[in-house]
Amino acid sequence: MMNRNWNPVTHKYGKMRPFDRTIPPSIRNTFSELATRAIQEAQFLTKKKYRECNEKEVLPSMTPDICIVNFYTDNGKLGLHQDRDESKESLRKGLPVVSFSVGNSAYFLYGAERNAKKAKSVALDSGDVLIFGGKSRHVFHGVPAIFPNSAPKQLMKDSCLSPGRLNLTFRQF
Ligand code: MD6
Ligand code: FE
Repeated sequence: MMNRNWNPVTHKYGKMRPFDRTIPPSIRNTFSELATRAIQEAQFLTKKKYRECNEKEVLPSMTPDICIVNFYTDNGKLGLHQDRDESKESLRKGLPVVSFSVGNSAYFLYGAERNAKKAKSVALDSGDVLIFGGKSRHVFHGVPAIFPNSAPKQLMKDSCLSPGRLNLTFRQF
C-alpha cells in the first residue's frame, strides 16, 4: 500500500510532500487502532439505539491509510467544506472520517449546505472523537472558532503541545 500526502493547496493526494519531497510515514498501529475502535464503538451504540438498523450500513467500517494532522492556533479557522478528495470508491461506500481533537476546544459546524447560518454546531473538547460516514460522509463542516486556554491543564503540563488545537483525521483513500 502506497503512503499518500494530501496537498491542501491542490486538494489532491500525491506520492510526496511537495515542499521537501519527503514520503509521508506510515500510520502507527496504536493510532489506526484508535480509529478502528472508535468506529466499532459507534457501530455498537448505533445498534443499541436503533435495534432495527444495519449498523454497518449506517456507519461502514474502514482501514485508515490516511491521517491528516492540522494544528489550529487560537485564531485558526476552517471554512465550511466537504472532504471529497479520497477515492471514488471510498466516497461511494461512505467510508468514515474519524476526527480526534486534542488541546483547546473548538466550535464545529456541520450541515447539509455550505451555509453557516443553517449549520448546527457542537463543541469539540480535548479527547473528543467525531465520526462522519455513511450518508453523512459528504456533510459540510468547518471550525469557526477555537476557545483559547480551554485545554486540560494536565495535558499542557505533560505534553509539549503549543497553545492551540491539534486535530487528527483518519480515513481510507
Ligand atoms: C476539525 N477538520 O479540525 C475538522 N478536513 O475538526 C477537517 O474538517 C479537515 O482537518 C479536511 C482536511 C483536514 C481536516
Ligand atoms: Fe474536513
